[in-house]
Amino acid sequence: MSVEVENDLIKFSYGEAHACVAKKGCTLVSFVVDGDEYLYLSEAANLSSKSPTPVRGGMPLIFPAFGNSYLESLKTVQQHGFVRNMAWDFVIAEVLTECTVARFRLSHRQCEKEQQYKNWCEFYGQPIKFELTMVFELFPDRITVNTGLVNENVSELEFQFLYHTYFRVPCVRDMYITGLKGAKYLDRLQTRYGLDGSPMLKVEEQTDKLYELGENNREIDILSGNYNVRLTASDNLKDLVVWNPWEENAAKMKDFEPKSSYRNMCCVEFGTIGGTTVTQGQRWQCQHTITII
Ligand code: TA6
Repeated sequence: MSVEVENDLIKFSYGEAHACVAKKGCTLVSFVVDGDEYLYLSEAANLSSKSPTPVRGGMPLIFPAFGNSYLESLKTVQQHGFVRNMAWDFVIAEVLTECTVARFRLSHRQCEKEQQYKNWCEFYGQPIKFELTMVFELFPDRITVNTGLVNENVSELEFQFLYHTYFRVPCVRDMYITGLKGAKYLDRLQTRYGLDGSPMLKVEEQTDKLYELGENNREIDILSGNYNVRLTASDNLKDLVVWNPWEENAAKMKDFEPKSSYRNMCCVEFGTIGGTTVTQGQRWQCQHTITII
């Protein structure tokens, strides 16, 4: 059990489970259990807090906008928001009886110089005062991420939210995702709607699907040889994105290395994309757990 701070990285462990969070975007960049790494991280990812680009890999946080948002209040905010670009504060890490806990925080004060934050504030005609917190709890076989958002001054603050998680898999073609049966989806590549009738989803080409999860889709498994994980989340995360850029698009991404590593990753991302609001003085929160099975 240990906690180490190495410049911009916070490394902590509990028994045979190890995690590492970069202050840049409060991005979980490594989750190792019994010697096996479960997150994909590009070899070209820049983990420095000063880097101008978000971390390519791990679990960046998408907030307040998903993609180029269709929501009026978020139209001027860049793709996937700006908090993944900010240097978050590391608050404290503690080894407790059952797990190791690490806490991080980002407030509007750290974002005042960020153009995308300013664009967001323009819609409300005032500086948005907010605080985001991320609390990681590392257990021997799982990691839970708790996120909180406090809206201090806007009567109704609208946002989208997603854990943009890149999972490492031995071979994407041999991977199955289960738990999506009966869920409606939007194929974002063809702007086509569908319904998943199959008990198992295979990813064998460029994929970008946005699922609307029903009550039978609350447990999603990624099954891939000996790398098997179960994803669960609080009920307010009703959407799930499955993304793999495949060969041609991986080649176009400067920070995606090696180019062939699209074969060893798949993004499976819990979030809320329809748009959620938090009223002034209130706290919104959500939770996501990755368990090794
Ligand atoms: O979450 C899937 C997605 O929105 C894809 O459409 C793809 O563009 C991807 O995220 C990567 O986005 P990024 O801005 O991190 O390069």
